[in-house]
Amino acid sequence: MAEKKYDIGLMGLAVMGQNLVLNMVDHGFDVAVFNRTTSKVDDFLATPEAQAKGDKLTGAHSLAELVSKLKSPRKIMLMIKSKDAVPAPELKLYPESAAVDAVIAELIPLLDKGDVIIDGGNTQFKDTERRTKYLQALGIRYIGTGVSGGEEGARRGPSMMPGGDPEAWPLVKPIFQAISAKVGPNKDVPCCDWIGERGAGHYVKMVHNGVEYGDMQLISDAYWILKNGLGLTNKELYEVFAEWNKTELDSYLVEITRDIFTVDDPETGKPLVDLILDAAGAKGTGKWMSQLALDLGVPSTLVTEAVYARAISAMKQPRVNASAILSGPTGQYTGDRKEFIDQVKQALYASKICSYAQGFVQMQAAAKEYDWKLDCGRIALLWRGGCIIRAVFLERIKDAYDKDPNLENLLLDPYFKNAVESAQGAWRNVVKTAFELGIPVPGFATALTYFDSYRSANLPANLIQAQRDYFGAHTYLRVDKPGEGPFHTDWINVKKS
Ligand code: NBP
Repeated sequence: MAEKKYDIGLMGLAVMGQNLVLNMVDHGFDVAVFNRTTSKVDDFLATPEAQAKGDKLTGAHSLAELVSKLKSPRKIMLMIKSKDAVPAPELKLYPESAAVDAVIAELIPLLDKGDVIIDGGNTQFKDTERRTKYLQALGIRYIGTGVSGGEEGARRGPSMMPGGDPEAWPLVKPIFQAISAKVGPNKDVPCCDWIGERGAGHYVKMVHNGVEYGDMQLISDAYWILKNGLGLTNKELYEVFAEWNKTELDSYLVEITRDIFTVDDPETGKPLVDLILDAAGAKGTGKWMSQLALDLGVPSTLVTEAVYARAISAMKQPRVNASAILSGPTGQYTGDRKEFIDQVKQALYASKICSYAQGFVQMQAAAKEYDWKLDCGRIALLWRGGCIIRAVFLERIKDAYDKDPNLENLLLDPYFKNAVESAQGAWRNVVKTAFELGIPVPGFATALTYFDSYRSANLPANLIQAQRDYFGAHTYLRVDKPGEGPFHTDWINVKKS
């Protein structure tokens, strides 16, 4: 009897890989698995969940064995560490992620033309750009896909953002769309679709993560002003977030925030959130988005502020020291509490709109720079389910881009324009109150500054241009002479008034 061949091979049996494999088998695919530490292959296959899958799952103890077990054209998905702390300098082609490079190098001689390698890790998009081109030249098809939703998403349905070699997409589409989260009235619209060429999928996944940073910071701003400005207890915070989750803020992150306020530490019986050290960690995708926004010259201030907010939070001891030296306002809000809680909600919503607006502006700018065709409405839909930023409000973003695929900024869409304009009085009062009380709200404040800058026909950059020309002869353009210039003035010797 001919040896059984499997639909897809997956390497990397850590938390994401194991759950994706089980998800694939649940959807009818036969999967072969492999892991660098091969004992983990046997450990995984011995788990009750894997055992229950029968012959739909098999293990391999080398990459060659994995490859030999696959149907042609072979599809091999890597769910391995995407970024090494110390990149291997000898791997000049792929400087960011030595582990993926090493596995690709080992796979190349084992594969035939037309086979597909898929990287499902959080890889820097420039690596995916290079790898797609490099492997295309060898006749091997490459996909770099974002996979969002953590462990639970991988098991029950992640949001997936594949990009790479378009010829590879039809080969993996049935598997990816089957295992992804589903949305829509009939829960049949997959949260997975082709994003674009080369590194487009990983770029969009990075922006997803950056937007997630923004969402988390904005929710934390709301928490902090409600706790310190109004003195809300954890029980009251639970109630506030529970109410908000029934509104336009309905989202996974608001939902889990609500639930966090109900959890007591089993050891001490105290609310767990109050026992957690206020020093935030990060794995770097927010920083990437921020760095790349700077490269493109687009103002993605929410993610940047969120990265800085984590950085200053991590300076715990310096903050404790400074708190004993530097004084500022203290005290609580004395106005109507119920009204203020509603204003905080509006500040959160308006800021969140600015954050998403920035994310989409950055993706559009990147698409121009790197020559991808991105469909913003479709991206909003992919984020609608399965991922950490899933939210009802993404449906509105999809509608906005369906109406106008070239929408310059979400804030210009009539729905979001009305939403922000009607929230702005409350939003300004919350930021003003936070400033008066000395409570940091970096997300709310930077979002409001972005909104005010974007809606300003005139900004003080005329003065900056004058300064630049004064000290460095950097030249300037004139409002009264459009199409002419650039101009330079001898600022020292010119006649002064
Ligand atoms: P990890 O990111 O912790 O990676 C562990 C896996 O990488 C193990 O299978 C390990 O093999 C393998 N590996 C390492 Br480490 N170095 C290797 C090398 N040089 N060659 C081959 N294999 C190597 O696993 P994870 O948290 O499941 O994440 C997998 C990927 O998915 C990552 O890129 C991650 O960024 C991404 N991701 C994770 C999440 C999440 O919530 N965790 C969400 C979305 C995306 P070993 O067993 O032999 O050490």
